[in-house]
Order: sequence, then structure tokens, then C-alpha cells
Amino acid sequence: MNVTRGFSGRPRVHNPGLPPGQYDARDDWPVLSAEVTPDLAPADWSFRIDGLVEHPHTWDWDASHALPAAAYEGDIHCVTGWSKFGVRFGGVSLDAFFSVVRPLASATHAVARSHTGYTANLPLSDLTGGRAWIVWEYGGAPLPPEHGGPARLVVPHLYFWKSAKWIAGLTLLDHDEPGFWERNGYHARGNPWQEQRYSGD
Ligand SMILES: Nc1nc2c(c(=O)[nH]1)N[C@H]1C(S)=C(S)[C@@H](COP(=O)(O)O)O[C@H]1N2
Ligand SMILES: [Mo]
Repeated sequence: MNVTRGFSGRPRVHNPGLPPGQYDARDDWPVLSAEVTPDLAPADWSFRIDGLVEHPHTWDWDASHALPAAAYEGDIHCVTGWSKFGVRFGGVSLDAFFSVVRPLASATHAVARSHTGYTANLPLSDLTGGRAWIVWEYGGAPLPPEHGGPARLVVPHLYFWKSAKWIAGLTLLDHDEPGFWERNGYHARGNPWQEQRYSGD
């Protein structure tokens, strides 16, 4: 911990776990949605990976739950400034889905699509190696609809706008193609530790 004295003389604690410019939202979990929360039942949810893969595939709720369970326990960082420490999401690692579809060597990027039409682009390398999940549980309970339930993408090492709620699929590409926020001035990658908030950062 790095303690500096502010104007008030009260010690201000810089938490080294916080990326630059972020604050700890503690028990708050703000809802940030460009859309109205869809009425999406687990039975109507599906997840598809297509584009530059050997075997495009669609999983329904039961098929995705038959894959090996995995969890993310750690921090999340929203570009609007809040971070949360020690959240726990339960679901399946994207690696388990990729091992079924087998990305082609030419695949370098992905566009994540939501059932609502929201999109976010990501380098494929940010989605592999145990760093990205499809999740349906938060803190051991079903993921609430306003937070992307029944299921969302979680890519916690990037700003949270990349973690598409109500995830519908990934399309693998051989080039980068901006998603919803990226077309509106946000950064193509969005690494919070490098403060990649806006294009040009
Ligand atoms: N479908 C969809 N996914 C989305 C968004 C959105 O508007 N629609 N907002 C993104 C942004 S900007 C953030 S910070 C997080 C917010 O997730 P939360 O509402 O669960 O906090 O979801 C991301 N995923
Ligand atoms: Mo965000």
C-alpha cells in the first residue's frame, strides 16, 4: 500500500490492485446497458461460434452446461471508472468451446454478439488461455437478467464493455472489426492497466 497525504491531512490510500483512474465500487454493482434488458429464458438462449473455425457450432443451455464447469474469481473494471474486487462468476471457459470448433490459423480477432444486437470486438488471443468465460452464475446464484443473465461473456482482464451481456455468439475473423462502443470512439483492445479507454489512448 502506497499512502500519500491529501489536502485534508487524511491518509489517502492508493490501492495497488486498482488500474489507473479507477475507484473501488465496493458493494455496488452498477448496471450499464445500451439496450432494454431482454426477456430471455434459458430455454431460448443459445451460444454459437462461427466464422474462421473448422466446425461452426451452436450450444443450447443444456449442451453448454455439459461442458466442464469453470469459475472466475477476481476483479472487474468498467471504463466509466468503477472496479469491483473479488467477484465470482461461474460458467465454462471459452477454451472448452474453442476445442470443439477449432479456430483456423487465420483467425486473429472475434466479434462478440449479444441476443440484443450489441457487439464488441476482441483479439482472439484475449479469449483463449483461460482468460475468458461464458458465465451464468454470480456469487453462486443465477446471473441476474440486468447483468446479462441467463448468460454473458466475461473477459475480466479488459474493460468490462468487452464482456457482452446476453451473449449469443462469437464470429472469428482474420481482421479487427469494431463493435458497438468501438465504433463510438472506444479503444479496440481496452486494457485497463494501460488505460486504453478511447481510440488513440
Ligand atoms: N449486451 C450488452 N452487453 C454489455 C453492455 C451493453 O450495453 N449491452 N454494456 C457493457 C458495459 S459498458 C459494461 S461496463 C458492462 C456492464 O455490465 P453490468 O451492467 O453487469 O455491470 O457490460 C458490458 N456488456
Ligand atoms: Mo462500461
